[in-house]
Amino acid sequence: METTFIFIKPDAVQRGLMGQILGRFERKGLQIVGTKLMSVPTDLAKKHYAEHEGKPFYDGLIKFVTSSPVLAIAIRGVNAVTVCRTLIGATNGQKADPGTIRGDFGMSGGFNMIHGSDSLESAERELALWFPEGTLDYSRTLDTWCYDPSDL
Ligand code: DAT
Ligand code: MG
Repeated sequence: METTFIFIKPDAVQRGLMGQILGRFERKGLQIVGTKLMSVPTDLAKKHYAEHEGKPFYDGLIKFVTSSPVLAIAIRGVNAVTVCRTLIGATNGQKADPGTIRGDFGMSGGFNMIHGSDSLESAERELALWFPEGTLDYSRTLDTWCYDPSDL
């Protein structure tokens, strides 16, 4: 099992898409193990996006994610990092495949509704930043029907 880090960005929160987006992860069979509706302090945004510092879109990105609340989410499942990135789709909504969150709901490269960790290492780093208190460990009976024993 992997745990990955997702956050629903200010544009999607403001557009009333939190429930629909969260529902896509749930219906896939992934387990929600943490949620937090929060304003993002600038220092947290900068730590989170440290790899992009100096890029042309960096200042706008920090301004955007700190402009209005986000929904931080921790998600657990087999190959959760890759599965969530697949559900999210390509960075720019105009290019993202239909069926993905960005492909179905968005038209923008910057206001692209959602973040998902891009590797297990990123997930561990980001979860430590956003959920320093840890995530919830609980079992769900439905997991016995979401995975066949060979998946585990
Ligand atoms: P992703 O969020 O798909 O992992 P990324 O890590 O390359 O994409 O970039 C982080 C965020 O920065 C992305 O979600 C939106 C913003 N961004 C990236 N490239 C951009 C660009 N060319 N113009 C505007 N914003 C951009
Ligand atoms: Mg990224």
